[in-house]
This record gives sequence, C-alpha cells and structure tokens, in this order.
Amino acid sequence: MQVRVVMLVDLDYFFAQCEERRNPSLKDKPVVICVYSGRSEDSGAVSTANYIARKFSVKSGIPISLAKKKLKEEDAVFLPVDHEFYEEISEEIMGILSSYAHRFELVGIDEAYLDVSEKVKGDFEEAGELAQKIKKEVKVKQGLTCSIGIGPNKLVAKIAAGIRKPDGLTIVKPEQVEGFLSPLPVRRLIGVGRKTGKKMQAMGIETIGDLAKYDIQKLIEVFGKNLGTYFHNASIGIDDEPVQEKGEVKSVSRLSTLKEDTRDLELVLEKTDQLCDEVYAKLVELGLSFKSVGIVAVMTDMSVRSRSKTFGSPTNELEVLKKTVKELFERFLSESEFQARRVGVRVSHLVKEQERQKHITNFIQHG
Ligand code: DCP
Ligand code: CA
Ligand code: CA
Repeated sequence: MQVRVVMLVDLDYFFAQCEERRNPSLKDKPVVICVYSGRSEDSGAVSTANYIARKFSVKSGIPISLAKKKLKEEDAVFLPVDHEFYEEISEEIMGILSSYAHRFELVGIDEAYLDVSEKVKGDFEEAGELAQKIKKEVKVKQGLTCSIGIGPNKLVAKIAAGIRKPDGLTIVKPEQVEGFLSPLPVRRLIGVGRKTGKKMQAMGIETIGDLAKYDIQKLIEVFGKNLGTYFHNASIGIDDEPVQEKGEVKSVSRLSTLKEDTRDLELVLEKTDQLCDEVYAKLVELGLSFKSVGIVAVMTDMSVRSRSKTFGSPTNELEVLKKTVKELFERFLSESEFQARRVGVRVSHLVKEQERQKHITNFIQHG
C-alpha cells in the first residue's frame, strides 16, 4: 500500500483576518471579534482576536469586558462577528483548496483536510512544495494566510498544523512521527480535554510520549475499551480515518475585483463573463447542474449587495448562466446609484447531473 500524505489547512485568526482584509488599516492594531450577547453593552464573549491582541492574552472564549481591560492602554478595535462575510470568504478559499486534493474534507469554516497522496505520489518533499503553492494561491487570490500541517494521517497533520502559527508549514514524515509527537503535551490530542488531561496527569502522563509508554491494558481499565485503545493508538501516531467528503457542495461562487470602480454594465459583464466561465468549469468538474443563479457586488463603501433568481428546473448551460447574470446586474445597476468595486457570481441549489437526466426522463415518460 502506498503511504498516505494528508494535509490540514487552517486559516490564521480567521474572523479577525477577514476583517483586516476588509479594512487594512486594522493590521497594525489589536483586533478583537466579539459575540455580543446584547444583555448589556459589553456582555458577551470574544470569538477570536488577531495575533497583536493575543500578545495581551486576549483569546477566544474570554469575556469581552476582560478583553477591554487587558487592552485599555492600546488603540484596539472591537468588532461584532459578521458570519455571512466570513462564510463567503471561506467558500472561495475552500474552492481553491479542494482543487488541489484528490479527496477533500471540510472540517469547519476555516479548516479542511486534503488527501494529496496521489498528487505527490507519496513524496513528502513534493507535498511541501505543493503546500507552498497552496499558501501562495490563497494569499494572492484571497489575501489571507494559513498554516498547513502535513503528515501520514489526519491526526498527525492536524497537530502539525498547530505547531507553527501564523503562516506556518510543518511537515512530519512517517519516520518522524514518534519523535514529533512524544515531547508534546497530551492536551494536543483530540479527545484529551481539561478533565481527561487532569486524570492523565494524576497517572503521571504529561506528554504524548508518556502516554505511548503507558500500559495499554491499564489505559483500557481507566478509560474503557474504545477510548483506551484510541489513546494508545493516537499516542504512537496511528490513525486510519480516511479523508472524506462530508456533506455536499451547496454552492459554487467566484468573486473578483474590477479594474476600476464602476457602475458601467459593459465593464461589469466583461468581468462576470470570466467568472461565469470559472464557475461553469467547476460545475463540469463536479458534475453538477444549478437551479439558482446569484450575483454579489461589493460597493465602494464596502457594503455587500446581492440578487438571485431561481428556475423551475435545474440547468447546466453556460449561456443560461451568463444571460441570467446579465439580467440580474442590469436590474441591480439601474436600481442603485453606487459604484461597484468587486463583483461575484454564485450558483446554488445544485443537482447531480445524473439526477437532472433522471428528472428529464421522468418528465418525458410521465409528463
Ligand atoms: N471561533 C469562535 N469561538 C471559539 C473558537 C473559534 O467563534 N471559541 C471562531 C473564530 C475563529 C474561527 O472560529 O476565527 C476559527 O477558529 P480557530 O480555532 O481556527 O481559531 P483562529 O482561526 O481564530 O486562530 P488560529 O490562528 O489560532 O487558527
Ligand atoms: Ca484557524
Ligand atoms: Ca480552525
């Protein structure tokens, strides 16, 4: 069997980095993204913070009031979460990442596993070069940095991704797994939370190496058969979980900056025609048809506008996509007096091509 090469790509300080992209003047200040509970002005928790704020020990989960106290001498910026905006950026980036992987697994809004074994033919050096390419493309096209871990399985890749942050790349070859894991605290393993960590500490287990040396039967006695076996295997870097698609692609979209701020339909369509071609290519690759077409425009005041249209039945025609995008922008531009800075095209309500064929056949037979 060929050795597996698995990558975990995790975007750095994701929500805060999205805000920095939207407003680059934030970059040299502490930035704190907040989930306001609404009960009183400062009640709620910190969602995340950029690395400048983290120097003042501001991090996910702490109360907003505490974060304000820690940063009271600083010129810090506190912003409410804007999930829709982060989702849009996430979708764009995941589109880029998935194009590099033979198998792709989305784990959360800002991270994904890529199985690149076939692409690099089991070669970890080549995987490192591929990771550099991915980092560069995400940076150039979407303006964000990420950290990547590469290992022979998901467990090692995930831990490796967290080692050097932000903008890190850590490669752990199969023969390095043991040496890599053993000095790390057990808390780095998925499934070892605060409670389990305390319990292990009481058993004299501080590092993953301590756990590896611990008698597996005793682990099973304490944690039960499943968990005990899992901890043992994890401690020596064994993990057979495949990288697999969870759920389906819900939409395909492309967003791009115009040559100049404009509200001229011709200039907008010049750009969106290109975007339609890209969206279409992705649909063909995925074997999907679409039932809805949407447009997005980021205006010069940074507000985001969108419009969409849904058909009665799915289609896979590029001409329909371009025509609908044109109609939507025509109407949108006639209704708004602002200039557009960025424009985007999105298709959703996606249907597998076979399903569409079935739909047509049924229609012919029974309709
Ligand atoms: N998040 C949140 N509340 C938490 C943890 C995370 O709202 N307790 C949100 C905000 C984060 C995003 O999820 O930006 C991704 O979480 P990560 O754990 O990957 O953390 P970051 O991306 O913010 O930082 P890092 O650079 O450490 O990955
Ligand atoms: Ca992250
Ligand atoms: Ca993450």
